[in-house]
Amino acid sequence: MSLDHDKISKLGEQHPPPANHVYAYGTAGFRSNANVLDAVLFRVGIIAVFRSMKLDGKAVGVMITASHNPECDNGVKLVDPHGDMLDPSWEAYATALANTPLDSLASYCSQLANTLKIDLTKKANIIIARDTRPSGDAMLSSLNHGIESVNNGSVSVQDFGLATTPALHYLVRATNSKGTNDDYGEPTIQGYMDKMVSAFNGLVQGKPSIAPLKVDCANGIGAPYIHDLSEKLQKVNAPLTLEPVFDDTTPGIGKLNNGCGADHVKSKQLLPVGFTPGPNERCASLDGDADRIVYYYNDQRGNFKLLDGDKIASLLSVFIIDLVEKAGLTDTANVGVVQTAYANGCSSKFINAQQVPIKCVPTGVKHLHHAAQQYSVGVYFEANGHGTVLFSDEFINLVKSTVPVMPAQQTALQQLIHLSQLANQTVGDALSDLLLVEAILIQKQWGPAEWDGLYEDFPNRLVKVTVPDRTAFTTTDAERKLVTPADLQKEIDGHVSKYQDGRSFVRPSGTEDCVRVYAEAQTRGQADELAFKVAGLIY
Ligand code: NG1
Ligand code: ZN
Repeated sequence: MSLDHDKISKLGEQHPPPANHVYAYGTAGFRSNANVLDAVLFRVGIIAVFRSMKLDGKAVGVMITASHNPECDNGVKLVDPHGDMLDPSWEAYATALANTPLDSLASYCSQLANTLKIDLTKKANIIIARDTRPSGDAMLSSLNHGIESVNNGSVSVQDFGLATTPALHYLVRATNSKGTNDDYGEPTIQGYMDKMVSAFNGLVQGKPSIAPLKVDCANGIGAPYIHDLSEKLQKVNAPLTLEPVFDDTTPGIGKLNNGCGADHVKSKQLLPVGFTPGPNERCASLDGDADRIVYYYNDQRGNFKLLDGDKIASLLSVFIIDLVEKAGLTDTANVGVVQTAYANGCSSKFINAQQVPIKCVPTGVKHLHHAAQQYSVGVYFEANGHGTVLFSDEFINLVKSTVPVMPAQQTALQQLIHLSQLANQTVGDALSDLLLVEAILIQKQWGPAEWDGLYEDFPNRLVKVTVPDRTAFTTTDAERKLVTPADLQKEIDGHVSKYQDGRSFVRPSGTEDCVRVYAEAQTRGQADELAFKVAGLIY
């Protein structure tokens, strides 16, 4: 069977690429201003069909989102059958297809199918979802055209409409695992919510409730999900109430990620605009597609305090280490934490002091996810709030086969099973992370200040510097040291050596056209000064 070149060309012509635009499938798929993405969506439709055919018709996911970016942006990324990111070897094919001129599109599709040895008679299953961006509808229709252009009559598409990114990852894995030994749950949004609520309930049943959690959903898709989750928690009398910060269940134009959301709170180290919580009131912000979460509160004196991905990882690892010990599995299981260079130095010191090993990997969820899979229980978090906890199959089997000798051990074993069902095993998930954190706070009967008291962050500063060519910046040592431009690292080291507990590094962004400078030091003034001195070295 061969491809219908006429059909590809005819449909492709309706989605011409803009002149002189070069696309790259990066850590977050394709992402840019929505008005240059039409052709990309069409071509991603083709790649998605090829990927599914190559994998014998297993469902692959397509998520249309630009996450925390401004509302005018959009993006698209592919999800592999197990619910993880697209296999890196296919990123290059996606990039090449996106950059193919219109007149050679059809022939390039055939060439690609040949190179990849795709049997074009196979079935393909595509699962689609999108965030609330106004450009989402047009993106979806270009994507569907792309899918249609290579449809051999055996391509099926399931469109879940507006959904969070982690829900799409869940749906892909649940669809492919249905009826197997590895069944991940009911492949519906309700199935995803019910699974989380039931695991959460297992962890907190019978515990006294804690104060309500205020949730800012960045005026995005997280809002209806939080609303739903809140109702489900009420129905089962869970000791937790969720209260929206904004009336944001209906998306309004221009509101998404605007002065609110996880990225605003983390990078500006500020509250969402227009929101003033009372002293010690626990708050959380999600990003636009609900795969990131950060917590925060105003202390008694009104000082803003951030509880970011590092604080979440620390809370989780303390709790998990304790459970593993109570379950009597300390000698047979290894618990580890995976961070990036952006992790606050104090969090790494704290986690190490709990005898938990830390691995530092380059930025990008796929690196963290992969490294966390090497542990029995791997906690991974980016400082910006993207992360989850992975449980190995061996560990789960060990927990299930351990015969408890004391009630406390039995409880710990059960709780480990609930935790593994609550933590999203495919990707960082704001909703699942929220419930993980809340379950621990409920168990410990902690407010935000007690959690914050685990350790105090070093003040830090993140600065963006625009450069003519960010590819001139290459790094080593999990991005903590520059290799090129030559000698720049020496100059950075020179500045860093003048600050007590100073740390600074420079790396090219994988998602924006800039390089990022990170600095931390003992005081806010010193962290700012170091960041700006290092930024001043960049040309
Ligand atoms: P880049 O642009 O490569 O720094 C940003 C975030 C990452 C990750 C990706 C994917 C920072 C400093 N960087 O990457 O952590 O979330 O976006 O969205 O927050
Ligand atoms: Zn996101």
